[in-house]
Amino acid sequence: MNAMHGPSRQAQEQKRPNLFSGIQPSGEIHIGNYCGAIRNWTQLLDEYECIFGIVDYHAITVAYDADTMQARIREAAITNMAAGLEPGRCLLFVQSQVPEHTELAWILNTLAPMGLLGRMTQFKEKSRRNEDNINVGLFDYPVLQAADVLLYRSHAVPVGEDQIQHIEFTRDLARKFNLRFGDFFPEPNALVPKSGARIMGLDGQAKMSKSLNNYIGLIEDPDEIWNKLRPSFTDPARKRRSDPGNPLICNIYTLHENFSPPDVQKEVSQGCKSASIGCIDCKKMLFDHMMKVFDPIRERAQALEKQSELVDGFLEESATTCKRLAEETMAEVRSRIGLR
Ligand code: AQP
Repeated sequence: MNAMHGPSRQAQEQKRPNLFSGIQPSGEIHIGNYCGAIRNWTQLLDEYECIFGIVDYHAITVAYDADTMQARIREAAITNMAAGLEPGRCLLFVQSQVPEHTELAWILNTLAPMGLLGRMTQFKEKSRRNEDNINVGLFDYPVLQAADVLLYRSHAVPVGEDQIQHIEFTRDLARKFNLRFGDFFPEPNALVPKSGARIMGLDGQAKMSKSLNNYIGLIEDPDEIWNKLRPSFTDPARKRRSDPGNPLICNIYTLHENFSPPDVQKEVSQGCKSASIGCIDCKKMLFDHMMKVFDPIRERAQALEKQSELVDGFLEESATTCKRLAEETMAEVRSRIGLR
């Protein structure tokens, strides 16, 4: 398109709205993170200016091992790059490299109602799981998350279902700031995938989580994956192979919906309802289709392990760009709130 007929390609690209999302280096990245977030991220790279954070400040709000933190950050970077967050198409940085995140969080704290924070589902769940360490950081987690998003004046935040409440809270804070100090922050929208927004753990008891022993790692060894998948929870009505089941309440069927083609989904749904296939048959089919997705990701991750310059360079360049954007936002925020 030439300048006479509309904006140049470069100008159009500059106009793409910003998008932010983050992942905690709190353990092995799992297929719940992939279905709820990472896969969606890779599909949005052309539509938005995408900024992804490895949010280490968030990961220290629960008990963690300081000695292995850097290794987990690196693994998170490699896994995300292997899944499709390529240099040149997005930014991928480590949150603590841009301390403006915590500065904005402090300012937003002054607008955040304590009552609302105390009612956040994630805070209540994590408090239950960390009874001996219910710290202020855990309580304040959604404010830091709001700062992550607003620092880049993001319009969109692709997340899994568990994070919708936090994005609503981010919108509230943006609105409050704008009302008090003049329009500045966009009210960001949560982009939640139609399928895979809440993957349950293999025990069927809770959301699949890095910190619970209920997950399949995205770049885990295939034998390990099968060892976990084989005994995993299915429709409890299927006590024997001859018992018909209900795919709609079976976690394995949800995974088929995320990894298997439509004809296979139909085949397992009918086979389950009529008891013409057993749960192990169904899991074997799922395993084969999951491997079609995971094999190339795992292979790319193995290659990236040996390319530390590429990984470090991407993280460093991304952090430099994010720092520049963050400084611009903070200069404006400080001025609006009456600070220098
Ligand atoms: N089970 C899930 N199904 C779908 N989406 C999920 N996400 C997490 N679990 C599921 C999405 O993954 C993104 C990154 O999550 P996170 O690392 O910020 O933290 P989390 O939601 O607290 O994830 P975990 O795995 O449960 O970590 P821990 O155990 O450390 O708390 C988010 O977009 C999230 O919605």
